[in-house]
Parts: sequence; C-alpha cells; structure tokens
Amino acid sequence: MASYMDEPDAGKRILGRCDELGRISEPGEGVTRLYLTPQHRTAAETLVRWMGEAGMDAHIDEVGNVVGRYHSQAGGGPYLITGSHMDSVINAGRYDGPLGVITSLDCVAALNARGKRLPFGIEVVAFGDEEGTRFRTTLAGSRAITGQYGDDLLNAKDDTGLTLRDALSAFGLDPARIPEAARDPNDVIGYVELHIEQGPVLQAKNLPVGVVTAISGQTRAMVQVKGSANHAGTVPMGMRKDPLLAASEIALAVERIASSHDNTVGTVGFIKAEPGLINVIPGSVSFSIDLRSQKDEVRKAAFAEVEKAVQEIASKRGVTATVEVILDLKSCPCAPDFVSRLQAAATSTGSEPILLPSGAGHDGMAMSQLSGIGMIFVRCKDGISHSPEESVTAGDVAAGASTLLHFIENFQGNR
Ligand code: HGY
Ligand code: MN
Ligand code: MN
Repeated sequence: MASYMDEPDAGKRILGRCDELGRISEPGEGVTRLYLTPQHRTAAETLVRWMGEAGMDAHIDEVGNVVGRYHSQAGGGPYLITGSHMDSVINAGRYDGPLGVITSLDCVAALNARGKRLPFGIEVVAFGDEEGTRFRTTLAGSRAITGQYGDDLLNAKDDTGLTLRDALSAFGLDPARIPEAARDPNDVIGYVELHIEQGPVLQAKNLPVGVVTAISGQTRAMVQVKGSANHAGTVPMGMRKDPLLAASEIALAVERIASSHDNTVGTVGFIKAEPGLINVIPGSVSFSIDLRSQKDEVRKAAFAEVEKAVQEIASKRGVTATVEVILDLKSCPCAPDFVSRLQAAATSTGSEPILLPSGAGHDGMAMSQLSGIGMIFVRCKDGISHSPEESVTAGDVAAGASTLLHFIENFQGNR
C-alpha cells in the first residue's frame, strides 16, 4: 500500500490530506466541523493515526486538542510547538486551520523519513476550538494549553442550550482534568503556525508566502435592542419603537466608525429579530459586533465611539440597548527573532521575505503566554476565506512547507 511519503511533492501530499480532512464535515456546502461533535471525533482520530505514522506519540488531550510529539535526540522535550486549528466556521473552506496542521505534520513526516531527530522535540497541535463557532468561545483549545481556561468557557452554551462543560463530558472528557492540558512553560521553546493569509496582499504582490509581524487585537460584543412588538399593518411609521431599524442604524455606525480609523475593521455578522414574523414589528433584536485594529488604543477608542452611537441611536428611536463584550483580545506581536528566522527561511526557499500583519485572529494570541510566536502566511486565491471558495495552489503550499521545515531544522533551542 502506498505510503504518505511516496508522493515526492509536499504540496500535493498536503493538499491530498486537506481534502481528506475536508470530507469529515456535517452535510452541506463547504466544511462544517464544530468543536466536540462527531465530526471533531472522526477528524481527531484521523490526525492521531497520521501522527503515529509520522513517528509521533499522539493523543487527544483533556479539551479535545490533538497533540503529537516527535521527541528530541535525547528523548522528550523541550518542544517547539507548531500546528493550527482543526475546527471550522459554518460552510468553511478546507484550508483555514487544517493547512497549518497538515503542513506541520508533513514537516515531521519528512524528518522521520530521514530518520532525523533534533536537539529539541517538535509538538504538533490541532486545536479543537479556535473559531468558537459552536459555543462562542474562541481560542478555547489553546487557552487550555496555556492554562487560561476559566469557568466563563465551561458555562458557555451552544444553540441547543448545552453547556461546554456537558459537551466535554458527552465527548468522553472530564472537565475536572482540564488543568492537565496546560503546558509547563519551561518545556516550550516556541510556537510557529502556518496559515492561509485570508487576505489579498500576497496575491497582489505575486508572492507564495509571507511572514507575519503581529496579529490584530479584537473586540467582540453582543448587542440587545428592545422596542415594542406591534402590528405591522396598523402602527403609523412615526409611532413605532422598532429595534430592527435601530440595529440597522447602529450597523451603519459601526461601518462609519471603523472606516474612520486606520487599519480598523468592523463587522455585524449575526442578527436575529424576534418574534421574526413578516407581519410583526419586532419586539427585540440581538446582533454581534466584531471590531479589530492593529493598535489596541485605536480599537478601544473606536469601540467607545460605537458604544456611544448605540445609546444615541437607541434614545432617538425610543428603544433601549445593552452591549455585552464577550471577547477582548489584545493585539499580539510576533517575536522579532522568530520573524527574522522566518524571513531567512522564506528567502532560503526562493521567496521574497515580505512582512505583513494578520487581521484574522489565531491561536498564537493565546500561545504567546508560553513563548515567542511566529507565523507564516500562504497565498490564497483572491484572499477568500471562511467560504467554500477558499483555494491554494500546490506550489504555494510546497513553498510554505519548505519555509516551515527550514525554520524548524534551523531553530536554536533557546526560549
Ligand atoms: O475570527 C478570526 O479571526 C478567526 O477566523 N478565528
Ligand atoms: Mn477562521
Ligand atoms: Mn484560522
């Protein structure tokens, strides 16, 4: 039977496994593989198998991350951690997360095929919950590994009302043992992640890979607007207290405020009107706000403007509004020596070592609690992501893989 490494082209090997993993999904368009679901279980078991074939000791940890260790020459650690997330948004592409997991695994498989061990260990992690799609608990997998897991996560509920605590138990995990997932910082010498760019820069510059300088900070909030439900046919327009129109005006204010600040983006991605009937003026509306900026002080100032606009619009329209911040993540710089080593690695593989920030969030924001972090971006078609249209080429994936492998093989085991 052909073995994984029989295919000499790393790009083709990696894309083949991204396709295989991408087929482990709920039915529907694209990939939907949510945290602690049967699809998570099947994908995790597949990754454990692949890691074992690459010479790693692999297991599913206390929060459902898949962890594989390729021990050092002396056996054991300390470990350079690499990987990405295995969960997805709904109707996702095949590469947001899995490309980093499979490429990291491919690097280890290539070393293993050569019988090569390094002065340090390599730990490949497939984080079970980076997106937070099911429980709105983003970075939950990496926060367990860095010992930042709190009851705020365990009490989070999915759309059926099931708590994360109960979902972990149903998955066969014991919430009381979550602290065992935390790493000893002395055992970790760095974190490096390969990820699709999810933006247009590399394509515009016609480059296969780029090196990330920093990950933008993000504020996520849920807004509740309460008006008075009423008959759509009888209430004159001037006498309405319509929360949906207030929410619409607030969404436009988010757009205006974000557009007025450099390198800042604002999105209303979720909105729900209740009772949600064609002939009823809604009584209440809930919606999300996702605000990001490369500079934390800019993000906080912009969010304060949004909160002010929410109250001004609500009082003008005779409705009430509450804003609940559900996530506040500081921007996260990549370690300067990781950036320069990744630039050297990119150059060695024939790519120009371009630097660029990440507007998307990544597990590195949590992993930076343990050690320095670095990120490699791989060009994706038209920058599209969080969509079944996500697309990469085997050539660019091979360039990303050789950049990551060069970084790993030349990494000095200092912290
Ligand atoms: O939202 C993000 O930036 C990432 O996809 N979790
Ligand atoms: Mn994503
Ligand atoms: Mn991602």
